[in-house]
Amino acid sequence: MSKLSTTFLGHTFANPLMNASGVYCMDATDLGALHTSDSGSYITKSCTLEARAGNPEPRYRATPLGSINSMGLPNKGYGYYLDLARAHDYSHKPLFMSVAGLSLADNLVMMRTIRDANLPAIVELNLSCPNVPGKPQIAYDFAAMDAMLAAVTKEYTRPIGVKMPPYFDIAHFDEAAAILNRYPTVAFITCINSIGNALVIDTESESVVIKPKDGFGGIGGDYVLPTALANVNAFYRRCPEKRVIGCGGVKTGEHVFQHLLAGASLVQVGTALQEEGPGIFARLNAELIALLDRKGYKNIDEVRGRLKTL
Ligand code: RRO
Repeated sequence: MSKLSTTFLGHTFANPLMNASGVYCMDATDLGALHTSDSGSYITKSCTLEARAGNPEPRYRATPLGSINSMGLPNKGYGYYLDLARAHDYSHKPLFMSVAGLSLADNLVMMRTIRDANLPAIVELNLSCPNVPGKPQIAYDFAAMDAMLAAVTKEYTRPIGVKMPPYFDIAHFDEAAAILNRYPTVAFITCINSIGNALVIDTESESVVIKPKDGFGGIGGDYVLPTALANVNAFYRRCPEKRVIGCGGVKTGEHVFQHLLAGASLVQVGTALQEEGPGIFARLNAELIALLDRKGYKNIDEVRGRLKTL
């Protein structure tokens, strides 16, 4: 076992790193690049019942401090990713599937089919897509989130995870965590999706920088690291029976270490992977090992949740 290896839901991971769903995971070519990269695992693009073209372009833009996107859930339909999951070599690395149905009924159809395929793939249910016009984020509507989890966990009794949006108020952390804690098979919580409905403005052109939704979109990268760390730690503290996957603002080994300290078991990379490409995983692993060595940690499990308060 190397310094970075860890176990999660009964699977062994060579290291805690993976892509954030949405980045490098739309098709077999993208996913093949993640397969051969130094990530410990990877996840497919959030999928719907039918394939979707997504929102009009330009729909992603990098900025000096991160990125803004309003992709609009472009994906090849869940059957495509299920076929890839059937063909996946699970001895090489674990695979996650992200599911983001446009309705409860759609999620139930997809979850039943995934259940019946009986694969080792781990499902992350996306409750936080900010970019489908006319579809509010489920996890910002606590009654809808509760109903979704009640129905999905009744049909799909294996462990699943949920991809959560950022929350910004202690009362919301409390309420969201209380709902998640009602569902024992919700085994992990991925924090955070992009901070939704932000607006990036280009001064020279006096214009928005992406086309959909009059320029409004979800932001990631440097903008979101402290919000991501807060959400990881908030759910780590409130959901002791569950694992947390950290996502948001990771572009160095030090950022990975901070997510682990906050309570993450695995760490996803979004904007920085989009900008640097899958070679980023080798760099992040090397930087994390150097930091663990300097601080005298023998493995990453020793770091998890060790955040000190004053
Ligand atoms: O496809 C998207 O626009 C998208 C999704 Br589903 C999501 O969950 N988060 C995001 O930033 N973009």
